[in-house]
Order: sequence, then structure tokens, then C-alpha cells
Amino acid sequence: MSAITKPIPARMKGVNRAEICDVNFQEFVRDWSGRADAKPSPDEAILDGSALDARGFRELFESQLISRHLDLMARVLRVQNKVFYTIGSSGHEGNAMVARATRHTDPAFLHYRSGGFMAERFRKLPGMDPIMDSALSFAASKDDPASGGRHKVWGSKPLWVLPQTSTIASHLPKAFGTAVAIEQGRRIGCQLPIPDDSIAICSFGDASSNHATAQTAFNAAAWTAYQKLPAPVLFVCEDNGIGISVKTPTDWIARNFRDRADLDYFFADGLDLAAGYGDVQAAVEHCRRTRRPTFLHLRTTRIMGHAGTDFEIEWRSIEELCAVEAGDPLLRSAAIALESGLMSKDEILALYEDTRKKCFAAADDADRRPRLTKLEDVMAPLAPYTPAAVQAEATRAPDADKRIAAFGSEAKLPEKQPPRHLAIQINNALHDLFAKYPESLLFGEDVAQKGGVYTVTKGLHKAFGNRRVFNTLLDETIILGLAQGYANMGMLPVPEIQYLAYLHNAIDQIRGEAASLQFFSNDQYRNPMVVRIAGLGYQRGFGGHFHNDNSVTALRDIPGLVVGCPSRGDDAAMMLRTLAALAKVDGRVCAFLEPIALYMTKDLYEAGDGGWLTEYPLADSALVLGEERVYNADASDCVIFSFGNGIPMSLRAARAIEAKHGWKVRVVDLRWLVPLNEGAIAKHAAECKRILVVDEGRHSAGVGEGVITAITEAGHGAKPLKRVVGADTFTPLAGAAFLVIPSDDEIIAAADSLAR
Ligand SMILES: Cc1ncc(C[n+]2csc(CCOP(=O)(O)OP(=O)(O)O)c2C)c(N)n1
Ligand SMILES: [Mg+2]
Repeated sequence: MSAITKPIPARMKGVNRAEICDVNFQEFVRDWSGRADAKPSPDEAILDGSALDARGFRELFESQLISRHLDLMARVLRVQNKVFYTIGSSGHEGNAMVARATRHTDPAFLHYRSGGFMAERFRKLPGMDPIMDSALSFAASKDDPASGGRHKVWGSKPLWVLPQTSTIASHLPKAFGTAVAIEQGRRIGCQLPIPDDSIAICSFGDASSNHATAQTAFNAAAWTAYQKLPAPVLFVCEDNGIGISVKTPTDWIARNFRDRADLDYFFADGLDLAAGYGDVQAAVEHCRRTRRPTFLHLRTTRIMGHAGTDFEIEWRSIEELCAVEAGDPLLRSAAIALESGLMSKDEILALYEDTRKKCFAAADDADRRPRLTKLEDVMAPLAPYTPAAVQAEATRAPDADKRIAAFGSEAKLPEKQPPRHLAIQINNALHDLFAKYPESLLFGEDVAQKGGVYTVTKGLHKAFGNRRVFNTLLDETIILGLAQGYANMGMLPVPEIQYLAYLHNAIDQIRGEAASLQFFSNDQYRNPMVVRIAGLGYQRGFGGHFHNDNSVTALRDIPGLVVGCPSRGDDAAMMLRTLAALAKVDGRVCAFLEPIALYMTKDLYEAGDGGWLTEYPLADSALVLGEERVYNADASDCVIFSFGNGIPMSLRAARAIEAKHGWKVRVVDLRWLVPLNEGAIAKHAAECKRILVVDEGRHSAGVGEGVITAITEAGHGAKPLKRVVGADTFTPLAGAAFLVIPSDDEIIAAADSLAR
């Protein structure tokens, strides 16, 4: 119900609510007729009983005005195609208080309406200009210091504001992860890039607080605090009571969060700086001192609609709109400035106009700056790769004594053992990596004492302790959020996803978040990690879709991600070294897809032949990203391209094909699924007469399409070619599973058809 009972003047019924809010402010100041106190000194409370002093108020008010005028500027210049983003912060400017009460070294993950926060944080480092930096981002200028023109984001390297995506709530898990990492860094002796008593801040909207990704972060934070473990994260819910057009039920945020166990709730009035600041300070102080997850419920409002494209007048009553606009926090700030005697009407109006001028001047300047005009410039930060440095790092052996400590004795070093299967060699390689990188952490479901469901991580917990090898709560989103947090704090996370099928419910944390950070921060922020994912089909012991998921494409379409998939133990060890080096040197997000069915495979052609056991590669050996393994390199009658389970199958089939058709068959293990080494594929295709592609992924979305495209684009598409690939289906239980994925016999049959 509207609080307005007076008739609404015609001027207020206008369509352009930005203009109306603009005029409202000026009229409000001009028409103000209250009684002013004597001007306070800078250190005096701005109003009696306020925790905010006059100096602080003045700066916060200025930050609010900067934020507001950036919004107004964006609305004007969007229609002139000089600005490309109009989701604003109007009504939320009180979030500047959170920036004032925290430090510029407290990592911040911000809501798109945290413009006031941003403007205020700029004060923390001298010589920085929030208006120009923001204008460059609004204008998608190449000079934008946050993203280099890739998005309008709140971001700053020196100010520890990590740019966020538009996916609401997706930043909460990594904010939680960063908070945990701040504490864990100290516990494992890793030098943090920020002070030890830092806290992680993340802001988000009221509607977003309902999102599963937000809820899991609250839950994980509380789960952590419940165990008396530190998680100094400040969740700031900017509650404007609405999400685009859907109203949040009255008092829902307080109701939902006030009494949550182990999530300490504070309320602050973000519409009133004088009243709200003490409560904001209290929340920040509590979070920093107790290291407990803290929920700051910040009252805000939303004026000027969701974005420039949201014509609220079309779907809300004019009375309601006017009531919302009457609650504009800038009106309250102007009233405080006047009531306290700090500023005169003229001073406020002059500051208002001066800020407007600065914003438009900055926008003008930004419009003249270069934009991204070349694809290579757009993509430059996406997937940095410095091959020589990666190779040097990958082949740098761990300290000899540390290896001996990790493996137990010189005699137990893995290279001195007989050939072993994949699971053991991955386990050995992880021991080596953990000896090499004291900042590495291994975590996931059941990975610690049990050593994972396939014992791949067995012994690591004992060798490297609880602080570096630990079980998480059961939530893949949080596992990947933790990984980003540890990476943000300079550690090397090696999270495990228990099954590929369970990556999918959390994949946004890689696709939307981790893999996009370098891109949207213009390579200023990196979150290196090596995510181990057990997956793919062919298991005989443990059936059904969810333990045999073959949806590789979900990983293949993530820009910038590196995906390795070993088929044998020695390759796995060398690939892990390369992936860790890619993470360390170039900050890459890496996925290591481990074929479960090959973990324990020992034989190749017949029972007992030990043909799939391999020696452990020396600690100073590694692979080059993209480097394929070639079996029968001299063969040229036929080449089989494959990976993972397809390799031992193809090797067996190759024997049969040779016996049947007399062809010498080359088998190429791609090993790296993203990026595909198109050059190598083209070369082998060129050198061989016939081509088979064996892909355990799915018909419409696997790896084979990429291989065949590489072959065709290199001009070899006319050669006899057949693909053997999984069906477009989920995997059934028991023997029926083998109907949907390639088999040795199908490969042989494909060769037969090539022979015809
Ligand atoms: C995961 C996801 N779903 C939907 C959207 C589209 N969307 C953008 S903002 C928004 C409403 C958010 O409301 P709230 O969290 O209250 O923030 P406010 O805009 O009110 O500050 C929606 C649905 C999105 N960005 N991300
Ligand atoms: Mg909202």
C-alpha cells in the first residue's frame, strides 16, 4: 500500500525515473526548512548519538554522490551508445559504510549495486580516481583498469576487489573459501598476500540470498563455525525488498537469517548513514575479532528500476514508485548534512553538481579511449601460456629429502618400484607434488583418512597432515569455492570431485567463475588449481550412470580451461606435473579427468600380461601441454585417435585389425582434451591412409567432433574415416551399460567398413 495520500504532481508521473530522482534531490535540498545545529568539528559525531563523525559522514556522502552520478551518467549516455551498462546502485549507496569500516586489503566480492562501497574503498589508497576508473568500465574501454574493457565490473587489483560475474550468488562460495584460506594460509605456513587478520567481504541482494549457491555458502560457513573453525566472512545482504520485479516477502531476510545457528546476524540501516554506521562497524568488528561468519542485513531501497531497460512505470503503480523514491537515501544524507549544520544548501547543491560534472567529464574522456577491436586482444588474458617457463617448472624435481620423507624411505621411492597401475601412479605423483609445493592442499569428499573411494589419495593425509589433506562437507559447489579461495590467497588447491556426474551440479564454479576470472580481470587476478575428477564409463564393479558418466563436453566448452585425461600411470604422473606447473606459472584452471575403469587395470591383451602397468617416471620428467602419445609411430595404413578407456581398447583392436586386414595401425592417445592439439591430429591424419576416431563420449557431444573437425579443416576430410562413439543416452545399470559405449568389436567393425 502506498504511503502517499497527496495527489501526485504531473512532473512526478514522468517516464524517466532517473530524471525525476535527480530533480527530487535538488528540490529536497532547496525546499528543506529544518533547524540546523552548529557546524560540528570533523571528529565530532555527525548527529547526537551517532557512531559516525562529521569527517566520516562528509566522505561517505561524497562517495554516495559519486555512485549516484555514475548511475545518472550511465542512463544519459547509454542512449548515445557511449556507455554499455545501466544496472546501478541507486538506493544502495549506504553500502559505502561497509567499505569505510573495512580495509582495502579485505578481499571484496561485490554485488553489482555496490557502487557506493567501491567509491569509498578508493579513499583507502591515495592517488586513485573512482570516477575515471568506473567511467572506463562503463564505456567498455580497453583502458578500464578492472577488466580491460571486457565487462562493467566492480574490480580493482590494488583495492582487493575481485571482479564478479553477473551470475547472482555465484561469488559467495569463493568469498567463503577466501575467508577459510586466510586462516589456513597461516596454519600451513604460507605467506598471505594480505594481513593475517583480514576478513572476506561479499555483498549480494535479498532475492539472491535464496539461491542454492548462496545457501550453500551460508551453510558451509556455519558448518565451519560450528566446529569452532574460523571462517571470517562478512555476508552483506543489501536488502531492497525486490529482485527485478518479484518482491521479497516482508521481513523474510530477518526471519530467515536472524536466528541461524553459527551465522551471526547484524542489522544496519543502509538508508541512514548516521544511524547505520555504528551497526555496520559492529558487524565488521565482530567478524574480524571472532573470525566467525557474520551476516550483515543492510537495509537499502532500489530506485531507478532494476536497470535502464526496466520501465517500472509500466508494471508498478505511480504511487508506489513515488513512495520508493521518497525513501532515497541521498535525501536522508542531505537532511543529515543540513540538520547537523555540516553543510549549507548551497554547499550540497554545489557538491552535487560538481560530482555530476566530474562523472560526465570522465565519461567523455573514457569515450575517447580505445576499445577492444581485435579478437586477439579480447582473448589475451583468457588462457596465458608461457611454454618454456611451464616446462622448466614441470620438470623441476622436488627436493630429494622431501621426497624421501613423503615416500617413507629411499627404497620406497616410486621410481624404484616395479611397474604399477594408474591409481598407484597418480597417488605417487600426488605425493611428489605435495613434497614439491608446500602450499598445495588436497580436499574433497572422503579423500583424507579413507584415501578416496578408489584409494587414489591414500596415505597423503598421513604424510602431509590434516591441514593440507582434508575432507570437506558434501557439496561440490563449496569444494570448488574453497579451491578459488585458496588460490586467491596464493595456495595451490588440488580439489577432488568424486565423480564426473557430480561436477555438473557445481560446474558454474568452474565455467562461470574460476575459468572466467583471468578474463574479466584482464589477467590481474588468477585462481590456479588442479581439479581432479574421477569419471568416464566401463566400470564393471560399480554400475549405473552416475558412476560412469561420460559427458566430457561439459568441460570441453569452457574457455581457458585445460583438460587432461590420462590412460596410463606414467602419463598421469607426468601430466599432473605439467598441470601443476600450468597452474603455478600461468595461473591456469586445470581439470584432470581420471578414468575410473583404468585405475586398477593391470593387463592389456590378456589376463596376467601386466601390459597396462607402467614404471613411475623420474621426478624431473613431464609432458608438454598438448603432447600426444603415439603407439606404432611407423604405421601408416590406419590411425586411431582416442583417449582414456579408448586407448587400451584401440590397442587391442589394432592387433585384430592387423591380423584381419594386414594393416599396420598407429594409435594416438590425445591425452589433452582441451585444448585439442589440432596440429598433431592433422599431422597423423596426413601420414596415414585411413582414420578411426574412438570416442567414449557421446555421439552429439564428445571429443570426436573436435578431432574430425581438425582433420577436415586441415584438408584430410576426403580420407576414409569412421567414428566409433557412445550413444546419446544416459548410462544404464549392469551389462546394458556396454551397449551405449564403444567396444573393441565396434572398433574392429569400423575398420572392416573402411576396408570395404
Ligand atoms: C543465477 C542467476 N539467475 C538469474 C539472474 C537474473 N537476475 C539478475 S538480477 C536478478 C534479481 C536479483 O535480485 P536481488 O538479489 O534482490 O538483487 P537486487 O538487484 O535487488 O539488488 C535476477 C533474477 C542472474 N543474474 N543470475
Ligand atoms: Mg533486491
